Amino acid sequence: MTKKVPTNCRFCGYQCGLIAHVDNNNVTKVEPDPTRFPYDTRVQNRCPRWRVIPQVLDHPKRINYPLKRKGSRGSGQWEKITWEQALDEIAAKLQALKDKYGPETLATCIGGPHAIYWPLHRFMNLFGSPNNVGVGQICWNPGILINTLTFGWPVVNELNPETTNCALVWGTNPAQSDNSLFWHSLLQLAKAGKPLIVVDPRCSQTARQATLWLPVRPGTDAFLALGLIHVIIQEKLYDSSFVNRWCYGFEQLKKHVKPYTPGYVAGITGIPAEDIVKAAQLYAGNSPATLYTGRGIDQLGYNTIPTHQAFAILRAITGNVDVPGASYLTEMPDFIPEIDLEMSEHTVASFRKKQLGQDFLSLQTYQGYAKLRQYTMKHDKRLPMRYLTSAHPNLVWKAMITGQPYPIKALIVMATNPLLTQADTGLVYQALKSLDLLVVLELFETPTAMLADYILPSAGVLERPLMETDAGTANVAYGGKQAVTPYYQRRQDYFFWRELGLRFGQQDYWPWETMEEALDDCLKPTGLTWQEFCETGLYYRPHRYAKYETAGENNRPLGFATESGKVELYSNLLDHLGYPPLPQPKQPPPATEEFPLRLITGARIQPYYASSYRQVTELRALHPEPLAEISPTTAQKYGLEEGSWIQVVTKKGKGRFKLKFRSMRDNVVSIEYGWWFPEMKNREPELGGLWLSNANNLTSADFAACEPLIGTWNYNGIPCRIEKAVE
Ligand SMILES: Nc1nc2c(c(=O)[nH]1)N[C@H]1C(S)=C(S)[C@@H](COP(=O)(O)OP(=O)(O)OC[C@H]3O[C@@H](n4cnc5c(=O)[nH]c(N)nc54)[C@H](O)[C@@H]3O)O[C@H]1N2
Ligand SMILES: Nc1nc2c(c(=O)[nH]1)N[C@H]1C(S)=C(S)[C@@H](COP(=O)(O)OP(=O)(O)OC[C@H]3O[C@@H](n4cnc5c(=O)[nH]c(N)nc54)[C@H](O)[C@@H]3O)O[C@H]1N2
Ligand code: SF4
Ligand SMILES: [Mo]
Repeated sequence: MTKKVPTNCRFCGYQCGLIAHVDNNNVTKVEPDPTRFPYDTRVQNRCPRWRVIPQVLDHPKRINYPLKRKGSRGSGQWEKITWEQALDEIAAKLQALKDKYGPETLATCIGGPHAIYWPLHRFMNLFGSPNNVGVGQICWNPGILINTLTFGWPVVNELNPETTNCALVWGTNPAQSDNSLFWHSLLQLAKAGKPLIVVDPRCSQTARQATLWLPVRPGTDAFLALGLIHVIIQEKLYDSSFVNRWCYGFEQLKKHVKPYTPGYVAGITGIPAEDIVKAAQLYAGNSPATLYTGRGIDQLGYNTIPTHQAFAILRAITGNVDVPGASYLTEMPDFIPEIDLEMSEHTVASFRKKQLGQDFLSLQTYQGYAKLRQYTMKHDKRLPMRYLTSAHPNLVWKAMITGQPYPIKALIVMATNPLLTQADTGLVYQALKSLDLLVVLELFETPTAMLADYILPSAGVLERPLMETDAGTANVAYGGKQAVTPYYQRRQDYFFWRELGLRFGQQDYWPWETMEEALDDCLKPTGLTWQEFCETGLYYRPHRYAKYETAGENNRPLGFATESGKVELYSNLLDHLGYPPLPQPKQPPPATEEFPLRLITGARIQPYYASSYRQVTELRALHPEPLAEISPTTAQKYGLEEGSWIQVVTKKGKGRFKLKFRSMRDNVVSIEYGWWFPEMKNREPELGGLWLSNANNLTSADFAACEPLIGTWNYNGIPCRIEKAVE
């Protein structure tokens, strides 16, 4: 008999509510669930992915059993083994490596928000290694950290077509990047005739809706933002009462932005001076105004930080902080916060001094986090440590290859495909080939998994419980239960970490046999059980605004969670760390004869998520080939025709892409990322077509060139050239 089970999609962070039709533990059909968060027809109607869930659940290329490598690494020969054997062997190998080299010889690698990550961090903290690698340096951390420096705690920028009077959308394209609700609200805002300003070198779908599109020269955004601040101060468009009462360092700021006149900024950014003035007037003159930013900014290397500093200042001086329709400061969760689940503060962290790069990076390190606690996060606030202290990938890959400053010999990869999504594929490849032990927890045999010693079959969509908590930055949780017991021998990632933990004497710290038991405990402070939570799939409290005005100690206003209690336009902590306390961008290097163009990698596209879903026939048919975009004028200059194959070359490497014209800044090239070809051979040398059209063959995260606070590298604004591809 068919049961209808309420559950959730997890093909992106929304986790839309679904009803699964389940027959004898088989999902035969899924449909949107109109009763549970975050059901919204506007989201699911646009989304091509949830419809293919039954196909993905039993896709012929899914990993269904633990696999152990036979033959040489990358030879594509596997032996099916039991979980018991896999776990025992992995634990024994890890123990031997730990005895020989110390616990820091184990690294882990994670990616975007695909799974619940705290069990991995709990294991690593108890095992004693600081070497978890992720993508935080170029996704999220810059914004989280700079807003925390400025306001004491992260800010969420909101758009409500009723209350928001202007949107400044900067380096993000919600039309493609799964942000359907936000996109829909933007369309409503534009339709209502309210100003929408979009800053993007490409005339994206979002830019097409704009009142004013600013096709900035890649990587010069901080100059543009400083130009806006200059105009806002010069023309006295700022919110003087908020500035006087709540901002620290306005006089220094005023002096600092003097040189950033529209004329000067126009010369660097390529945006006409009159448009700079117009953007400043629109943004400052239409409060509440939201300033919404994305990966276009987080991936600019050195200039990412001053750009975020300038954004925080823009929000503050226009009074758009903790105001409905503009932004709100998030609050600590009522449930057990991630920082306690991951156990970062409970362990004897002798391993912290083993952190690679701590002498050079001043914020994204353990001592950086300690400073952040000292200067910000007042009022009992605590951000998770896991991604704010994660290791710098470039140093970890190099330690694998060279054994310096100490050998990293083992890597466990969970829910990421670093050969496609980490910078410098050649380096990552060499690193993976140097390991004694590579374990990959996966749904599919990705190029990364092809190089593993063990591939472990993970439970995926509809096979595991979900509880998303905005990475521990907010008082919100959403998710739901699994629809089916995992097919075949697949297991939840939680099972792996707990079983491995038990084999290392961690039993006292894994009291919950299942993730559901753990989530039940986690929710206890809210008074909800896991079962009750699953009925609505949501725990949240309505947003409160102007919280800094509420009564704190001695009935005085609470203020901001910074040391000064104010919004720090001039950052005392950055000053203390020896970093410019006000935004000080650098001009990108000039074009050269060898590399006359600028490359953007990774602008999001439907129906894919990073390197995922290329093997799903229905989705592949929607977008079969990797594309590169340039303006028709740039194409003409190089005698290139739309639809032809071109080769894009950087100092680091090259890749083949099919040419598509787009209205965009001249002399800029944009290539898609995540491209491999699951239909090709799953072994060396092809590795699923890894070397053909993979954007990260062209990128680098060389530590010496990364910015010095967080370690951000460039995925955008990279010097490049294009040529006709030889057939
Ligand atoms: N050049 C360039 N590189 C980039 C970016 C860019 O813009 N340009 N963007 C960066 C950003 S912001 C991000 S977040 C990353 C994203 O990069 P990744 O996080 O590596 O994303 P995917 O390539 O989708 O890989 C996710 C893998 O996890 C598997 N998976 C899904 N769910 C589960 C699960 O529950 N358990 C397990 N064990 N596996 C699961 C999927 O099968 C898939 O192979 O890429 C980064 N890399
Ligand atoms: N379909 C789909 N959705 C996704 C993902 C996916 O892989 N596929 N990935 C998810 C992940 S991990 C993330 S982090 C989010 C990212 O979501 P977004 O931040 O919306 O990312 P993009 O859509 O790549 O938009 C970035 C925009 O920045 C522009 N840009 C590039 N360089 C510059 C620059 O120098 N200055 C400015 N101002 N703009 C620049 C690009 O042209 C692009 O339009 O999306 C998530 N959603
Ligand atoms: S992939 Fe689509 S259906 Fe699934 S959670 Fe994301 S928006 Fe919702
Ligand atoms: Mo991301």
